[in-house]
This record gives sequence, C-alpha cells and structure tokens, in this order.
Amino acid sequence: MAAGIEALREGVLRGDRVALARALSLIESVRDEDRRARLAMLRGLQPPQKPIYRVGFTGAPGAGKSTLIDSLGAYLLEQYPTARLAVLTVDPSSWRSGGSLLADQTRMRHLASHPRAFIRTFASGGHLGGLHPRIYEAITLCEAAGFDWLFIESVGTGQSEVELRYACDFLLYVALPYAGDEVQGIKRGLMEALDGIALNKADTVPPDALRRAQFQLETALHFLRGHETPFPFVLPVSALTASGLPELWEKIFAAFSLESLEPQRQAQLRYWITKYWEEALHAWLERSPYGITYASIQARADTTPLWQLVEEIYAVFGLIS
Ligand SMILES: Nc1nc2c(ncn2[C@@H]2O[C@H](COP(=O)(O)OP(=O)(O)OP(=O)(O)O)[C@@H](O)[C@H]2O)c(=O)[nH]1
Ligand SMILES: [Mg+2]
Repeated sequence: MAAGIEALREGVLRGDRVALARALSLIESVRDEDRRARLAMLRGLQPPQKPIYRVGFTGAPGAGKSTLIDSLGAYLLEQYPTARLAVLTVDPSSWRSGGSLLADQTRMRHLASHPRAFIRTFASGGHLGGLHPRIYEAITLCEAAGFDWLFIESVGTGQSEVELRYACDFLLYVALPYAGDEVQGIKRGLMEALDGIALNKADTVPPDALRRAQFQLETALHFLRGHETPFPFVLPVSALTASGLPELWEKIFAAFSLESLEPQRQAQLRYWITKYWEEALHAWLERSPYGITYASIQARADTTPLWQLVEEIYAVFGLIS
C-alpha cells in the first residue's frame, strides 16, 4: 500500500494525468479504510513552487458557467502556449443525478480535448449542503501537479456558492443580462463575497438592455460595498461568441497579488479545519450510542411534541439536569 501511494504521489508531482485522476478518485473515496492512504498521500506532497491561481465560477443553473470556463480557458491556453489549466466542477447534486459528469465534458468541448487542460467533475458524495471538504484536497493535488490555473465551477445552490469563497482566490459570479430578475436573484451573502460579475449571454439582448442590467448590478454593489477597493467589476461577456473574454481575464488577473493571497489563504485554512472537525464529529456521532439516540429522536418527530424532543436532546449531552 505504502509503495503504491508513493508511486501515485510521484506521478501527481510529475504532472501525470492518469496518476492525478487516480489520486482524485482516492480522495473522493468515502470508505473508512482509505482514510489513512488519502492522508499519507496528501501529507507527502511538497508545497508547490508557484501558487496556482484559483478562480471560482458560480451562478444560477444554466447561466453559462461551463461554457464560460471552456471559452475563457481555451483563450488562455492559446495566449500562453506553455500554460496548463485544471478545471474542477463541483456539483452538489451529481451523486444523485449521475448525468452531469458527462454533461460537463460535452459543455467544455475545447478543454475536453486539449492536451494542456484537465477536467474533473467532483461529486460531493451526498455531503450535507455546501462544499465538501474534499474539494480542498482536490485543489491541493492540482496545485502539486503543477498547473498554472485552476477553475472551479459550483452550481449556485444553498451554501455552496458562498462557500466557494473559501476555496478560491477570486470569485466570479456568472449572471444573466436580464435586468430586474438578476439583481433580485443574487443573495446578499453572495453579493458581499464575490469579486466580479460576468454578465454572460450578452449576445442575446440589445445593447440598451445590457447596459440596464449592468447598471442595476453596479448600483446594488455600490449600495453594499461602495467603500471597497478594489471594487467588484461587472463586465458583459459572451461565452458563446467569445466577446469580452480578454477584458474579463485582464480584470481577473489584475487581482492576482501574492501579498494579498497569503493572508486570504491562511484564513481559508481555518475554515477548512472547522469543516474537517465537523466531518469527523459527524462520523464519530453516527457510530456512537448518541447516533442511535439521534436516530430514535428523529423517528419520533411526527408523533412527539418538538419541545419534548429538544429537552431530550439537551439531556443527552448533560446540558440540563
Ligand atoms: N447565447 C448564448 N448562450 C450561451 C452562452 N453561454 C452559455 N450559453 C448556453 O447556455 C446553456 C447553459 O450553459 P452551461 O454552460 O451549461 O451553463 P451552466 O451555468 O454551466 O449550467 P449548470 O452547470 O447546469 O448550472 C447552454 O445551452 C449554452 O450553450 C452565451 O454567452 N450566449
Ligand atoms: Mg455547468
């Protein structure tokens, strides 16, 4: 086992795609017996020589995140002939639907066949809301494999869109250019967390409608974050026709500064420690006698008054005598 892990790790460090894919499967494993091997592999990874730039893409289903990643990625790989790009798509529902894995490969036509691109859809394995802590392990592996950029796509559902903030250096919200609906649809937490908005599908609306949508989003941002520098941008683009992509990348890349990256990543680590703590606590609780008590309390939810159950819960942990 140890020799196998060693070989896998060396493969990842060499940038070998097969090794990286296998290593990603290992960290996705939810089996208890893989836990030690997973950690052995991660612990042996050296910090990368250069930090990978992590850009998160979130937005409503169908906003064009995958298409934008594909066309922006293709543009970058053409501009920088030696650069390599990794894409992780995080789909909180993929473990249920099962179908989105293939869909991402077809939505990212350019990158799927590009020799300097690597795409992996990350099923969150039924994790309770939000991003699974394993996404941070996937990022670590991609970084060790020597990619220059990492794009992470997360469907904007529940907590995961704001949690993406803790996985990336730059958070891009992909919006649709229909004034009114769009501003109302973005949750306040996300408006406060994002670094920029790509107003996608600009090719589908007339210029004045586009300007109206842009103005609305900018006004909402000014209202919430007017005092901040750098101020989040709102930029019309079309992932389909590739218009606006050079400007979009210029703005995203302008935010990439090593000085500000370090403290932000340090703060993110504290967030992930809490996530692992919660994960371990859950696993421990489930197999302890408390887990059985929890299941029995849940089973009586329909027949027993809530406050009686709450009293029982407090009593289990000795919080009331
Ligand atoms: N006209 C036009 N269509 C676009 C553009 N970008 C994406 N689309 C189309 O919008 C549809 C959804 O695009 P996706 O890239 O799959 O959207 P997504 O946000 O990744 O969707 P989910 O991953 O399902 O949340 C596809 O049919 C795309 O071809 C654009 O700039 N213009
Ligand atoms: Mg998608």
